[in-house]
Amino acid sequence: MDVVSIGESMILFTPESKGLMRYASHFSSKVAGAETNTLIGLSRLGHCTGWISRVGRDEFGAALLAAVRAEGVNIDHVKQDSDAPTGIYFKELVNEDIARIYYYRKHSAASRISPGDLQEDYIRKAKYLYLTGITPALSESCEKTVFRSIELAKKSNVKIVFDPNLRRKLWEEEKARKTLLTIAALADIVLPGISEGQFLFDKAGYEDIAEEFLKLGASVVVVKLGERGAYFSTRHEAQLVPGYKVSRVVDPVGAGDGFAAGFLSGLLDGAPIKEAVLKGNAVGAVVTTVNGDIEGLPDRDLLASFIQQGEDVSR
Ligand code: KDG
Repeated sequence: MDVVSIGESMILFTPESKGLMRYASHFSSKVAGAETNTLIGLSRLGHCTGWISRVGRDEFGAALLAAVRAEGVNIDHVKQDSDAPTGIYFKELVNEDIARIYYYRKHSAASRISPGDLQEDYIRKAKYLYLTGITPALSESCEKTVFRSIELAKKSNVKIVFDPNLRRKLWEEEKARKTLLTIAALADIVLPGISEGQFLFDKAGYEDIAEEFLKLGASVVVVKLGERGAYFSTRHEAQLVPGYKVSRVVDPVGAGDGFAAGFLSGLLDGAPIKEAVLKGNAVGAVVTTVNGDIEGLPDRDLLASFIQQGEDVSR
């Protein structure tokens, strides 16, 4: 196993036309969830991935299991919970610039993930444990599970990669800041967005933010800067790696998860950090050109064409 992750996936409903959702009459349904977005991205790039979670024993749960399995992600450690439903969420694309998210996930099956769902052996065999700040926000038992998984990973020298993925709708600010900083301090690699770094440290610049994460204990920090690219910093080197331009952003949600997939894929291939960051930037950019959180994740061929030729790879 290259990467294992723990987190909630949901069925995502999106109105088929732009505008306020109150006027929508037709919705498409898709699969989403930060952790599986990244695992699916990695799987499309040829890596072995595993997902630890719970879904409801219901139709949406069945749809999630089928979709994630079909993408090549191992789901042996996903439980079907008869006592709680699969979470869902809605994505309203108000116009070209505004995307809004509405969750219906309180008391969902995944919010009942607990430390007993973890098997040491499954984590021990992975090269990376990938965590996001969404899972500890879901419930106390989810938070405990995240910390237990960190203990297990550390015991076996499995590297911990952490994307703070701040979701303000899920928790109260002070609790979020405290928990995300505690996890960041235990992680080997941290992948914050610039606004998450600003939230956590009350500093504006990406260099200062990266420095703060290094001080906490991470050995690699990559601050994502949207279309400007990403800034990475280690104890030995630091650099701003420019992003890829796309002519039209169709849906920005999921770009950070795509970045994580591309970046980790680079590391798994043995690339130097700068190249891994470039790969992350490229995957993140491709993701924004397609509607849906996973639909735009490229395979190796598509990614290579995007990098060589730019966005228009169909000619
Ligand atoms: O990063 C995209 C995710 O935010 C989306 O897929 C849904 O997991 C999700 C969440 O909790 O917001």
